[in-house]
Amino acid sequence: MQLTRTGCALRATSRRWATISNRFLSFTAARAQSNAATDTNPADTSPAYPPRPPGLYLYGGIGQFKQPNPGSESQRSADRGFSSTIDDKKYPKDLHYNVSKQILEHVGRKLYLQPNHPLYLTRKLIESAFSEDQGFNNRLEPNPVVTVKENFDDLGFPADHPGRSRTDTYYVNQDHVLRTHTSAHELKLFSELKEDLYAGSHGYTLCSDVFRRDSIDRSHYPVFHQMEGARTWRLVTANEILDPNEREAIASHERRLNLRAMKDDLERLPLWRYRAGRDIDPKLHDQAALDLKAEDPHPNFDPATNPLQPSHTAEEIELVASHLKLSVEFLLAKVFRQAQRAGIISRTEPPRVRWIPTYFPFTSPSWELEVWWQDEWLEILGCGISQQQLLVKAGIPESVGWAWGIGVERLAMLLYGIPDIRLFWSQDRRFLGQFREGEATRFQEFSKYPECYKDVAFWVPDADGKVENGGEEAETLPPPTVGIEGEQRAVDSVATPSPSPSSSGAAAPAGGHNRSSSDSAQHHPSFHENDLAEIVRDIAGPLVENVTLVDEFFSEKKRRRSLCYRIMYRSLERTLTNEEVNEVHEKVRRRMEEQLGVELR
Ligand code: FA5
Ligand code: MG
Repeated sequence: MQLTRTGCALRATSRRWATISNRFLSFTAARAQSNAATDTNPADTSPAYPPRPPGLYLYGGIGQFKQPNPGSESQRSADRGFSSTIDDKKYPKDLHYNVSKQILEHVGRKLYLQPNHPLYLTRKLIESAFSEDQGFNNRLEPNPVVTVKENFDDLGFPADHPGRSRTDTYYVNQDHVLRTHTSAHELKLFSELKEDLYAGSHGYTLCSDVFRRDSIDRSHYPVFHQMEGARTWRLVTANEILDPNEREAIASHERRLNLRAMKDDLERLPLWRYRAGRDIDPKLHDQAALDLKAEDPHPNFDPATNPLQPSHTAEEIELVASHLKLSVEFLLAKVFRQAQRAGIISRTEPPRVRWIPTYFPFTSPSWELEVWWQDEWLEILGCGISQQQLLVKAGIPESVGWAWGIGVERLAMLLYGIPDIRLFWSQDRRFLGQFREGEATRFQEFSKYPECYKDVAFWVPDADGKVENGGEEAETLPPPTVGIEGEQRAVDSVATPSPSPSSSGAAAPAGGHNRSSSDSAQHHPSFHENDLAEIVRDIAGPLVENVTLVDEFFSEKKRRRSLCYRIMYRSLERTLTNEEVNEVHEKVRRRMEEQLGVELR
């Protein structure tokens, strides 16, 4: 969802933090207790993750844990002891269950396995840049249900992390979620690398579907695909180093990265070679020669906001970070070259990308990459230097590594010029018939059916659920002076760059702190924008294109806030009649009253 009244949202967010996190903490504390009762793995004694950098966390979204409505279907099912079947596996249902039928319909589609589907082709392209020949195991993980431990705990998400809340994450039951990111499998894949390291693999890629309760617009969908990539290097002891100068330099440390070997690896990267004027594999020359404008004005790390880990040296991380960034930029160059050939982007204007410092619980330092696309910044991926504790847990303490997580749809949108993320789910031949392996294709819009806008205005209920009568004279809040992203950046960290609007990815369920749609969502103690999105999606399905906050005011007299959202309905496949949209919209309104307790205006 886009926000037009963002300043207010942020002020409200910071005020409410204490109240909500207390509520949320009681939920996570209860779960921690029950986990303690069942989770008796004595091996799990790895050290706690380092604390988050101060000041970065406020905008990770609000952990608004709502007890399920006692009258809801999930409650009734839970009472009757029903279980849910997801990907042919049964999971007992409990009060935490919040997966709608509409979401379940997406499970099992496995678009990344469907030959000539743009997501399949994009996965293949990514795998070709991080191939088995280069030491990356190319993996898939079809079952989307993971444990809370895998999705959050193992990765060092604090107990009160907002991404754990039921407003952001689909819970199958108290202990299982639909994975919110492919990083849920990091620990397992790093553990498997322990064996593979001896067989010559030092990294992996993984492609899977992931699920998030999220906003509605052309680059966000509640079910999307991510690819995770990781690369490790073995640390060595001083006496393993041949170069006497280097040996001396690291003698004071127990184990260190073999800097010489690391530099050699860096100097093998095609983009490094091209930029240094060295020889390069002729097959890769065209791609490396792409004039990519990568803006990277921030230092790779910053003690206050994007710190090095205690076990790493600056020299090591400069090298690992360069390896990561050049590897990713090379992938982007591959995408842009194909997009140029298909006539999607200009051959003369260099594509713009930018690196931005960010925060994830499982990497430090961390960055995001954004691409300038259709007149705004589009977030493509998050990445960073893996937390050493994670590698220790995985049984490869003698390694250092980087990892990234890419939004596959976002990359496919660049690659084929696909304007709306809903299209990836289309079964229409006019869509699917357009893409073929080995061909640079520009998506041909086969239809542009008219949109239909409907507004819904309502009074947000009190925290205790009461709704006073609205309709009184109200004071309209002044419009914000900067966009949501800019305001967050301005407040949340010195390392963040200048304010500018961006179409970001949701970050809270994956641990990111800034510019997530969840951040931008309206959070009130008793209203969360993601809950509205879920209702609209559940009822309108693929007929909804966008939901935007268009008005907000606070009545001093009533001490009550009113919000107005504009819902844009548009089918990708036919013209909608006003009557059918009215019917759908009326259902949305009724459901909002029933489930969100709002008073419609
Ligand atoms: C993550 O999910 C981290 N797990 C990435 C990571 C991996 C970081 C390994 C460090 C190490 P993030 O929440 O930013 O990060 O999501 C990654 C990408 O997924 C985003 O950059 C965006 O391209 C895409 N994405 C996020 N939300 C959506 C959505 N609702 N619809 C489509 N794409 C999305
Ligand atoms: Mg992000």
